[in-house]
Amino acid sequence: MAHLLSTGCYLKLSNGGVSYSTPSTQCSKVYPTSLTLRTSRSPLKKLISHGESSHRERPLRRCTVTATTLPISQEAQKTHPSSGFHNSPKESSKPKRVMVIGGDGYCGWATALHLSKQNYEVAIVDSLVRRFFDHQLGLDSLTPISSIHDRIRCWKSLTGKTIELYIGDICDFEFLTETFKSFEPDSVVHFGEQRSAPYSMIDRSRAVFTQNNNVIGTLNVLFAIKEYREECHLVKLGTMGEYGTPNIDIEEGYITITHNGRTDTLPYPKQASSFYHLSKVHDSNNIAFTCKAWGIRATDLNQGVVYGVRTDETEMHEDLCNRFDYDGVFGTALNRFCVQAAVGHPLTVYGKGGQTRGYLDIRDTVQCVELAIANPAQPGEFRVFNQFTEQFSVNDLAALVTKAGEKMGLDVRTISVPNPRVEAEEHYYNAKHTKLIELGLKPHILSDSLLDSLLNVAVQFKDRVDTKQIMPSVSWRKIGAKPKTVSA
Ligand code: NAD
Ligand code: USQ
Repeated sequence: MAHLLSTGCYLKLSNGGVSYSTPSTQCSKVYPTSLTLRTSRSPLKKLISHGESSHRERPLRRCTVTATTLPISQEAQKTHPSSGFHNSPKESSKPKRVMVIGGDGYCGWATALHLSKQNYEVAIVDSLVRRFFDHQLGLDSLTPISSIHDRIRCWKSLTGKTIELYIGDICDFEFLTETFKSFEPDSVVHFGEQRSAPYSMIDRSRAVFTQNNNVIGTLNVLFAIKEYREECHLVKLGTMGEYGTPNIDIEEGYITITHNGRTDTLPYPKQASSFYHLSKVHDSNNIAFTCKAWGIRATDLNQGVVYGVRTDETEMHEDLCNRFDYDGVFGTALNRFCVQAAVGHPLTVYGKGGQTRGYLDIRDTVQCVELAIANPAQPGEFRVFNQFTEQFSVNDLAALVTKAGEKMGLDVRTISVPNPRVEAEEHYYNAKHTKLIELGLKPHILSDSLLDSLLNVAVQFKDRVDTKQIMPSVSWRKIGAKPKTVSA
């Protein structure tokens, strides 16, 4: 049985005298700090159990960590005078304050660093539940990742830049309220959800957890904006999977329909194909409603499948390294195929392999989010961008990885695995994705050199691969109410 510890605590972490203001390419594991810790009980909060049906509840750990040396505005003006600042002349000397919810995760960590580098004032809000899922299922990132505290301290020591840290669960409204009052964000980038479709299809408790965590978390963010930061722009990570695979072109959020002689522009139909993807649809509906009812300004980034691991910032030091999932629950298609090629495991094409999706490089995820923040939605506007750069079928990806792997001397084979999911395996797919390009996105296209570098990362860490975690172990058809253990 595994449960999350849930104790409210406020942790203030300050520089213990060593100057961090000089950027350096080295950062020591020994970070000088002083700590003051205050703990308090928060309402009991139930999360998921593993393997058994009885759920004992323990409170979730909740911390606020602030690592501060120089005032951020001084640092900002030193290096990037033109970015990260408000557009209005009145406020132009103040950097924008961006709260990155889910900032310890794959997309969130890369984005938090990128925004900090661009002189936004950044706070990460994260419950660290993702690290818990790994423990729970016996999984690990291909790349070794440091604790969030070491990550942030390392960033500070390399760049002199502060990232504030609030550890807690956004489903706990009291906690979220405190973070809003304390940080006063101009934008909230919300990555903080359970994001694996297979995880949501393990058993009833994971399905319920996923929808509860994602839908209630987002609803709380909407209420927090309404109550405490009305002007704050919500940038919410949605998914291309909300649309499913219709037999017509996919538009960006809305479609104009003429029916019985009348015409209207309506939300594009949603056909999600897992309890996870459905949670995103529910989020979108709640956000759209609150934009209309309360005048919230929001951008829904319907992101495709992300690949890659390195961004300019995460490359700066091993303690900044991002996670790279390759297992059957959290690993996504292209990242998985690279690891499979590196360890000589056949590429796991599910079913016929004609499943086509939008894909993007993680370096484009961070670009897109920055573009959305820099060009906010209007009050009351629910704006939807399709966030991907290219479309591939699973067979296309397998062919690309095979070619790149063979060039590196790897013996790459492909197998067709009985599809654990319920999805169309041969279908039409043509999704629009022009709005971010119009805002200035310069895509990193999937090239031979990028595949080479991804394969090189996979080869570099191949000794860390647990090959037992590669085959899919979660079936869309076999999900039941009985709690399930899925680790090998
Ligand atoms: P991730 O699991 O690596 O990161 C999510 C982070 O959110 C984790 O650090 C987790 O601890 C945190 N979190 C989850 N629930 C929380 C809660 N209630 N309170 C506070 N923190 C919480 O996921 P990711 O791959 O970085 O994805 C981020 C977002 O982007 C998700 O919303 C996902 O749906 C979306 N997305 C991801 C991909 C992809 O390929 N990775 C593609 C499309 C969309
Ligand atoms: N697939 C294989 N073999 C594998 C892994 C996946 O054939 O080894 C297939 C899947 O069946 C699916 C496609 O590849 O048809 C994509 O699967 P995936 O696991 O790469 O991605 P998915 O489950 O869709 O989820 C991921 C992220 C999720 C995000 C979504 C974007 O985990 O957070 O929302 O990509 S999208 O796919 O556009 O909905």
